[in-house]
Amino acid sequence: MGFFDKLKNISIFSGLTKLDDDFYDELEEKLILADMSVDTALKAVETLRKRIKEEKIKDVEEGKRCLRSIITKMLDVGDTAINLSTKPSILLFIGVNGVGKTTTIGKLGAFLKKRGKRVLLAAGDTFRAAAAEQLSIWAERSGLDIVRQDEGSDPAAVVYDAMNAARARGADVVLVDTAGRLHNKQNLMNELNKISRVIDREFPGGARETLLVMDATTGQNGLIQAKQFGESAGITGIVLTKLDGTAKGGVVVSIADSLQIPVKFVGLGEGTDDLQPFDGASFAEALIQ
Ligand SMILES: Nc1nc2c(ncn2[C@@H]2O[C@H](COP(=O)(O)OP(=O)(O)O)[C@@H](O)[C@H]2O)c(=O)[nH]1
Ligand SMILES: [Mg+2]
Repeated sequence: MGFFDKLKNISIFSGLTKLDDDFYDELEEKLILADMSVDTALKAVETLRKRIKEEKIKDVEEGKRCLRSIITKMLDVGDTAINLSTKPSILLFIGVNGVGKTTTIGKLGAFLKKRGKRVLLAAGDTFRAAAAEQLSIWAERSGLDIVRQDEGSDPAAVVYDAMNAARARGADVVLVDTAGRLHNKQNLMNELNKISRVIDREFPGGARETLLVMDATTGQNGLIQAKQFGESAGITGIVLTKLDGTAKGGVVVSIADSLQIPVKFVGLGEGTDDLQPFDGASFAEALIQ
C-alpha cells in the first residue's frame, strides 16, 4: 500500500469515457470539487485540452496519464527536500493556531532521528504553557532533546537558548515551534525578525528554512491565510497537514501553483509515522484516479 492511499481520491476520471467537450467541463468540475481553486482547475484543464490536441490523444486512459504529468509539473515549483547542509540547520515552523505545527515537529523530529540526525526541539510557542507541554511529550516519546522556558517568555529568548544548546550538544537540526496567535502582519513580522536576528547572530550562514504549516481541510481559506503569511515571512516550503480522510487533495496543487512555493511534507494522521516527504508524481497519481 502506498502512503498516499490514505488520501481519498474522488475518482476524478470515473464516468468520463470520451474526450469531448463534456469531458472537459466535467473534469473541471471534479477538480474544483477536490478543492482545486477555479484558476488552477482551469489552467490544468486548458493545458490538458491543448496537449490532447497536439499529441492526438484519443484514449481516456492516456488522457488521465497526461493530466497526471500536467499536475506533476504544476507541483514542481522548487526543491522539495529540506536544506540540512549545515550543523546545525534550523527549521522554523509558522502558521495559524491548530493547523498542526507542534504535531508536525514531533513527527519530523522522529523522522530525522531515525535517519541518524541529532535533533533539538525549541518550544518557541510560549503563549500557552500547554504548547511547551505538548512538545515535551513528543520529545519524550521519540527521545529528542528539547529547550523550553516558562509561559509568557520571549520566543526569541527560547531560540537563543536553543542555539546555545545546539552548539553544546552537537545538534544537527533544530526544529523551532512558534505560536499561531500572531493576529496581524506587523506582529508576525516583528516576532519572526527578532527570531531571525538571533539565529543570524548565533549561526551566521547556517542553513535555514521557514516552513508554513497549513491544514488541508480548510481548503481555499487556508490559501488566503498562506498568502498573508507568505508576504511577511519569507517562506521556503509548505507542510500540508490533515490530508488523511479528506477528499480535498486538490488544494495541494493550488497552493504550489499560486504561491510558487514547494510542498515539502504532508501529514496524513496524528501518529509518529504519519508524515511523508512530498513527491509530486506519486501525489498526482494518487489524486487522479
Ligand atoms: N488527522 C490529522 N490530524 C492532525 C494532523 N496534524 C495535526 N493534527 C491534529 O490537529 C490538532 C492541532 O495540532 P497542533 O499540532 O496542536 O497544531 P498547532 O496549533 O499548529 O501547533 C491536534 O489535535 C493534532 O493531533 C494530521 O496530519 N492529520
Ligand atoms: Mg502548537
